[in-house]
Amino acid sequence: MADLRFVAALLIALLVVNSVQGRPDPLLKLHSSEHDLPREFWSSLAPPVDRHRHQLRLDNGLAATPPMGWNSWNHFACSVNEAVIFETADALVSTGLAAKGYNYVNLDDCWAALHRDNQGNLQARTATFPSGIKALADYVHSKGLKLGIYSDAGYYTCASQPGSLGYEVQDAQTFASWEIDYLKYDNCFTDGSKPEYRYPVMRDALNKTGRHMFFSMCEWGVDNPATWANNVGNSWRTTGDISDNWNSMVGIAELNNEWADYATPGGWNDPDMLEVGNGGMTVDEYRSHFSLWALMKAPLLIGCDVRNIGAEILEILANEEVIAVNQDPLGVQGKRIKREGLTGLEVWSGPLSSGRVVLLLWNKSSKSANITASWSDLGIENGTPVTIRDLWKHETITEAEMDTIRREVPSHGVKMFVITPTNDESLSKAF
Ligand SMILES: *[C@@H]1O[C@H](CO)[C@@H](O)[C@H](O)[C@H]1NC(C)=O
Ligand SMILES: *[C@@H]1O[C@H](CO)[C@@H](O)[C@H](O)[C@H]1NC(C)=O
Ligand SMILES: CC(=O)N[C@H]1CO[C@H](CO)[C@@H](O)[C@@H]1O
Repeated sequence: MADLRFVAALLIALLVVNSVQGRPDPLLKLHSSEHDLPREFWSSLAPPVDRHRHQLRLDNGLAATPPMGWNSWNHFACSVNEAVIFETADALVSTGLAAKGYNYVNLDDCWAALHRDNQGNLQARTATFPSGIKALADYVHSKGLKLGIYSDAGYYTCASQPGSLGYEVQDAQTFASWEIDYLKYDNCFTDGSKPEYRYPVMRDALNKTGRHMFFSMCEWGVDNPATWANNVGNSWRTTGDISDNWNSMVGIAELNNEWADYATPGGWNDPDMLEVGNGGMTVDEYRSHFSLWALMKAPLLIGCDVRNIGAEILEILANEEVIAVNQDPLGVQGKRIKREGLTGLEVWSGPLSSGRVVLLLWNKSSKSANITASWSDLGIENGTPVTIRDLWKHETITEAEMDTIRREVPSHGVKMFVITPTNDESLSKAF
């Protein structure tokens, strides 16, 4: 403990020096040995979170609410081509998903040729993207949608197309000239320097183009980006890649939850794209996945083949009431507030605008179970008159003075509610 306290004092001194020098960049520049301390240690040192740190936010006018759209990777990986992009744009519109807010169509890795052209510009892979990226942008824009692209803060992307390290300004200009709206920026094949140094270079290059492009940082959470990325990216991955199975989804939700207090409008924690609809989880599990991502104010980036989407999956992704939780203007990430020992029964919650509260009862266990949340857990005074809206049944289920809610939840399933106190002074200051 004494050692930790010494290191803590040292770091606080560093912070003070940094702020005295008025550095524009609030980064803690650390030696790697200091970085091997447990994550809890870093969280404990973090300054108290001011949810309205507007002066620190990335000032590009984007991401007032988490981004919504689609990304090619989870379903297509490297077998993406331009037909998939054209047809997905069409499908987002024809399924009604675009009208619900899913407006980014994002290319992931494998769109670029393996070599830059003789001026050093990135270029589309001619075999799979013969029309070029600008044609995709024009098409997607004609549908009222936006186009996202992918690059990497290293020498190569993870699938070995050229990376943007050292080419930040040139590549940002290329993206702007193609009228790109969103950049996902990965972390493979780097020069070994910290993401804290490499990502702001691209932030500045994007800014310099004058085109407003959403900046999605994908450094996998390795350097705790929640603590420093608020003025670098519009979102930052908090974890490694998701896979289409229950254990992966649960583990990622838990990791992302650790950083809840750092999300603000303009900069969001990103637990990776949705797997809903890819076939590796049950419908109940996908409903849990989607509900959790919505509650955690995660980017809602569909990862399935929207061209061939089934009715049950569409019903999940198109649930307007759950989407509204994600897009709530208050912009506070909900989090786990209670768990019943190791039974896998959990209560997640967070504040919404207009004094409302979102409540998620999640049964991670292998059997159906009753889960109870009490108003005191939620920051609502006992006996407050409330209305309770079930976001999956689309029913206002009760209007009563009560102090707990108890519901049976299927194995691996959720119940999700919005609770609205109907008397104004009823919300305590618990949040
Ligand atoms: C660039 O940064 C300035 C200062 O933070 C900001 O006012 C401007 O909107 C940014 N422009 C873009 C395109 O992000
Ligand atoms: C949940 O509670 C209800 C009412 O008390 C009871 O009938 C039901 O069997 C319980 N379900 C489980 C899975 O324990
Ligand atoms: C493993 C398991 O069954 N866990 C929980 C889920 O539901 C059952 C039934 O209520 C509880 O006993 C457990 O807490």
